[in-house]
Amino acid sequence: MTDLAQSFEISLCNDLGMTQFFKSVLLALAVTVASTASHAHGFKAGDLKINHPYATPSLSGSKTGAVYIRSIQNTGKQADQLISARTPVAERVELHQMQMDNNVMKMRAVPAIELPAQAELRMMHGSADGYHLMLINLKQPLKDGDRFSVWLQFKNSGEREVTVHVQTPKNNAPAHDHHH
Ligand SMILES: [Cu+2]
Repeated sequence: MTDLAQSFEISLCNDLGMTQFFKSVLLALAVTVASTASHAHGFKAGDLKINHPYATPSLSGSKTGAVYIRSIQNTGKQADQLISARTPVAERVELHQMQMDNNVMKMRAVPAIELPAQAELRMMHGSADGYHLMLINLKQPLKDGDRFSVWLQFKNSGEREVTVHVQTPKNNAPAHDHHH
């Protein structure tokens, strides 16, 4: 097995034409992967895959906004936590969890969002006990089609800049309002 692998490697190295061919194949693959990634709108931080961060347009006159993430997948063997976030479009960002309280949907700030090992956390809008990032004191309204940066701070995987797409939800989930 090893001999075969070695001789294969050597013949590749010696054959310049073949090497060029493989290089162009690899380049084509890299371009395909890069363009697929930009369509999927995902980001990586260590073992974390951050899939499609998005925000709903802010309500007129409202100084708060909400950022959601389709999913954060922890492919690693170690648990991680999302511990804070910041963005240039708001004074500060809080981690919020939705909760039913006497039939009223409320949200509360939480110190961290758990990301268990080998698990996927969904942070979609409209889920009854879901998480979101609350943007406090927006410096500008969030309009459909806007994009802005958010820096996510993870306990183990460090800080990662992601691009948030502002979009009107496709389903008719109730508008995100702030009840504190
Ligand atoms: Cu909130």
